[in-house]
Amino acid sequence: MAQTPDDGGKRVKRSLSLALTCSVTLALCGTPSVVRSAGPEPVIVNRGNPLFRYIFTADPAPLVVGDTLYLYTGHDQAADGVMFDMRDWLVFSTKDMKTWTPHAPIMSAKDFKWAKGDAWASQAIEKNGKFYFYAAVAHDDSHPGMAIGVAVSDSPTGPFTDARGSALITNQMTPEGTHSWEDIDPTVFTDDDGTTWIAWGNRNCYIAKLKANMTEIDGPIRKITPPDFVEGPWLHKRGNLYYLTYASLDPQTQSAEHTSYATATSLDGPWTHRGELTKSAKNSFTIHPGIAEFKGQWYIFLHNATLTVGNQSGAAGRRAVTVEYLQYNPDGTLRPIIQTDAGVSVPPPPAN
Ligand code: FUB
Repeated sequence: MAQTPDDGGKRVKRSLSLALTCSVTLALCGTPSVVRSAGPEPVIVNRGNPLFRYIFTADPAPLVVGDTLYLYTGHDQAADGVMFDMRDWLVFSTKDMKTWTPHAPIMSAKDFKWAKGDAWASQAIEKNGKFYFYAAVAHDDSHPGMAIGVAVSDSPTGPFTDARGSALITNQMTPEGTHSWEDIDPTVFTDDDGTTWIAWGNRNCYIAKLKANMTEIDGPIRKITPPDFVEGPWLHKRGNLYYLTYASLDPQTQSAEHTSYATATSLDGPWTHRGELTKSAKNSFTIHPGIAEFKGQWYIFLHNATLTVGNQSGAAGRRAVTVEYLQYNPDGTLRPIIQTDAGVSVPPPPAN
């Protein structure tokens, strides 16, 4: 959809508000992780994890477009005692994984007119020269529960506008689950034949095809819930192998989410459970994987809750995104990931 003059105005306001937020938080931070470049945009220098230290971010979702990696994130703003307060989504870009540019917020949950709020996890994908942004939000009372919307933009940095005027997936479309936040955390992946798939879920993991217009489900919704699945599925492919990475929990032995994964030789399955990829994130019940190959190196983005901004320390609803190298064994299995302070500010460990 084309950008309207009204969108342009909103975007300027968003830019101003981001610039103001950056200046205020810079003043509050002891060690600034944002420095002014020669251009109009501030530049964030990667000094290890967490990546961005002036603002709370969560649910990272990378997208590579040409020579740039865009990282979409949620924006945590929870006060003490509040689980989540997430109103809009952010995007940052890098060409080298060493410096990052923050852009204006791409969209608010309430830009989906049918949504009440709750800008939960998202993922963007490019198709036919446009950028589609799939995101979980709270639906209004016409379709109670969390739902998934799709927005579109001509640019990876937005602004994005609702592509349907209604939810793509509502809680009522997956009647098996009895809780209201079953339909969250979309992941989108375009296969070699051009078909784009969407997977999502909490407690149950679902998968479906998208029509070529990217705004409608094509065919049945299938359940593919892997062992210990909680939420945050992420689909990717390397060679001939498909990977489904997700936040997992064994309630008998764990008190916070770990990351696990499964592999398959077809998105139709069957999926083979490959076990754990990470332990839990520091100080955070949730963990949320986002995976991309960028300039010949694989990365896994996660979050933890170790960041303090001003007088606000990390918490369940004040998280911060991190990144680690993702490495493969010769048989295609993934090497276990340890969340480190250095992240990718140091060279990767030697490959197997
Ligand atoms: O950020 C809100 C929710 O927490 C996400 O949708 C889940 O994946 C978890 O990270």
